[in-house]
Amino acid sequence: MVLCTFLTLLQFLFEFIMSGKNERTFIMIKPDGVQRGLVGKIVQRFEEKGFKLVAMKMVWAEEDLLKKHYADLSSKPFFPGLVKYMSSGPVVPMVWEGLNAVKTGRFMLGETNPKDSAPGTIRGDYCIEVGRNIIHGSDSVESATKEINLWFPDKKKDVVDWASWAEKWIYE
Ligand code: DAT
Ligand code: MG
Repeated sequence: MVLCTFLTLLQFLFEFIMSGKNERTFIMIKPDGVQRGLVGKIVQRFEEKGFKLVAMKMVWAEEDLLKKHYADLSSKPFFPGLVKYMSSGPVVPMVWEGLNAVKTGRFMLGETNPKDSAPGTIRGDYCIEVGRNIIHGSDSVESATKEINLWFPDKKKDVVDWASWAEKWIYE
């Protein structure tokens, strides 16, 4: 009971610290986005919005890692195809930081199915089918934390804390 309260308090404190301008989201350009030469355009959108890049790499992911990443979808009929597609070429995982980074990131991506994504969103502008929707973005602060830990396990080395000179022109 005491431990439970303590853990809840810890989680609350953690979420408080990670909210605000320090909120982080996990964004990943999928193999089709890489193959189609869209890495630069996607990075540019997040940079121009005002978010701060704090981690990025290129990796040809093992199926094990992808199965962990998409664990909540493991019972879906499209799961095997999803893992195969995600392991069919290199991906570019990134961490972007800023106020409401998770929610705004999802808006910038568009809907899961590109056919429902508005023009101006990444999926609305650059893809057609749900099984080739070029980009992943965390759907909550909690899943962002999990995904960042999964793809960038050495927090001290993999994720960079740095001060941006632009910050005072982006936030009031
Ligand atoms: P999102 O990527 O928007 O968070 P999700 O987490 O529900 O969507 O699903 C993860 C990925 O799985 C999604 O980007 C594409 C694929 N997917 C989802 N629904 C699908 C479907 N009905 N058929 C094929 N692939 C699907
Ligand atoms: Mg999702």
